[in-house]
Amino acid sequence: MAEVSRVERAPDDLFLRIVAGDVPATIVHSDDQVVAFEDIAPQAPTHVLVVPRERYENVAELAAKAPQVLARLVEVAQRIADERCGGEYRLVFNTGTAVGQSVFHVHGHVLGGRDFTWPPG
Ligand code: DGP
Repeated sequence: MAEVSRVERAPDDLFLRIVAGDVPATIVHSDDQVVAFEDIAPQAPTHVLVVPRERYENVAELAAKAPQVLARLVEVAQRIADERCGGEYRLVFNTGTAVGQSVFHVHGHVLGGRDFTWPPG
């Protein structure tokens, strides 16, 4: 069942198209493992998405298959937050439609620059 759903979701991977330059985005970081770009619908003064160049559906799959890429993703998230919001930020990996995942290519949301509430909605 999970494999069927993954195949259905994979063919039109929006973030692979952004990584390839086929869909325009405001790129703020790019290296051999990850790319970071501004979210199209920012929820905070800083709202950047950090994504692996290769497709993994969610953060657990990334951790299992390419932990060094996850480490790079977190390092880049920290660097962006250091530069933009004094190192205080929220790093969010939505996993599953019930909690709001809409793009099934793992991405860390780097959110900062305002006060946040807890628990999240
Ligand atoms: P999530 O809901 O966790 O899967 O986050 C997906 C995010 O992707 C959401 O915050 C909006 C963003 N997004 C969707 N389409 C585009 C796009 O075409 N360009 C950019 N830059 N961001 C997008």
